[in-house]
Amino acid sequence: TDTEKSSVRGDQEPAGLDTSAPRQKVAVITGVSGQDGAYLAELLLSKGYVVHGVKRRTSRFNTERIDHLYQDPQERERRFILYHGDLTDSSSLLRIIQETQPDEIYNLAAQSHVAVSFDEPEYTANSDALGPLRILETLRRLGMEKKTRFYQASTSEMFGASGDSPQHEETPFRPRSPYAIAKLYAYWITVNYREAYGMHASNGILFNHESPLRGETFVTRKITRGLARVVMGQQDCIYLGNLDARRDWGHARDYVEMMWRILQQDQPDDYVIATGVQHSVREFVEAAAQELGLVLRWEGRGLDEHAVIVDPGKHTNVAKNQVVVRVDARYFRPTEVDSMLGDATKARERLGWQPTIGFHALVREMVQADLDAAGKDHLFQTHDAHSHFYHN
Ligand code: NDP
Ligand code: GDR
Repeated sequence: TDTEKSSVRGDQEPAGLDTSAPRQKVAVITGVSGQDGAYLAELLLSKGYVVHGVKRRTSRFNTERIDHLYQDPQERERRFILYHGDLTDSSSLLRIIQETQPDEIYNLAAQSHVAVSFDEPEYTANSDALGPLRILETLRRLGMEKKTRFYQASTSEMFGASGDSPQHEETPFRPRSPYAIAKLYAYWITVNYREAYGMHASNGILFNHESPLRGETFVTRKITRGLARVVMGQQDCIYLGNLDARRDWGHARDYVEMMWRILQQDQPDDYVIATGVQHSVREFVEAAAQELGLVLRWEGRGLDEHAVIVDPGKHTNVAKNQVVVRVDARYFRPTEVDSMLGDATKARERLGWQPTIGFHALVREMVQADLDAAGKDHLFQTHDAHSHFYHN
């Protein structure tokens, strides 16, 4: 029933922790319902942590990525507990931090879509720039600045159009979107609280990382999900923006491990996390098509560029000469970041960073998951009437 579901989805406040157990590390994760939040929660639980996740109230369930971690509120020794909170609401942050007294806070919550930040610049600044400030200030006001370690989810987008490549910790920032500019404030306020108040506050400057849990409107997931649906006969074509953009794509599972390692260091510091390998959006399309056994060819130029099926392989829902990718100017950004490539030497030397999942394994895992999902959609005859309305 709906009532059962709402409890299952963690809409209830904690019943209290069992204090007789030996002391476990306690972490708060904001943005726990997001891609990274889900992987990080799993990782910390596997390490024996008590994990307090902050999720915002939404009119529909938003805990799909973490439902498998759910524990019944009646269980005595719950180690995964959800709270309602919002980065734009200091009172909720104060309540949660005061109540949970965390050893570590991972601030992953954000309006994380670059294109959307042009549509909602003020909200993006409120959540992405002022949100971390609110957490840091709450820690200080509660006298927890020496107790609690703080991780800020910083981003390669801060380098933007810096022009230098590959980008590392000393590369100048030249942000190109309201998102990147808000994140730049968050980066510097984290550095400032570290220097001003001696806090263990660190930035992970993470390059793009993806997974089957990636939001459906980021380009990688849009491609794997869209092409999986094309081969299942659920849609004919996908529409993309700038095919020339180049990104350094890794797997989220590898990246969340680095968040944890950053907070285990004796000294707080800032680290670039990246694979050091770059591909274009066009190449991502080709890799996903290849995983699906489709052979395609690019034709046309600029806004007219499109991918045509040369050989549909075993797929009966795809026809020879079918156009499966088109360009739609709606997905161009007012200012674009053309090329991202990270140099993670510092993380390799100090954190033992070594990505374990390469580009093709990442694409394969995402394609497989989306094929499974499209198969299920097919079974239940659900139609994604909105797929063409998806912005970004
Ligand atoms: P997602 O968009 O998947 O997750 C963002 C999370 O933040 C979601 O749980 C979302 O809730 C929550 N959230 C959004 N706004 C608020 C708010 N005002 N208050 C509370 N929670 C909020 O992002 P990712 O998991 O991919 O990324 C995690 C973090 O890392 C983000 O800060 C992102 O900007 C940053 N980052 C991501 C990179 C990547 O490649 N993935 C690279 C570098 C940095 P809901 O589920 O309800 O939407
Ligand atoms: P990005 O990721 O902006 O790098 O931010 P996204 O997947 O949205 O875009 C990557 C590149 O692909 C181009 N692109 C498209 N992008 C989307 N979303 N949709 C399209 O149809 C499309 N067509 C082409 C984009 O223009 C861009 O160049 C991600 C987010 O996770 C941020 O939160 C994070 O900080 C950075 O990665 C590092």
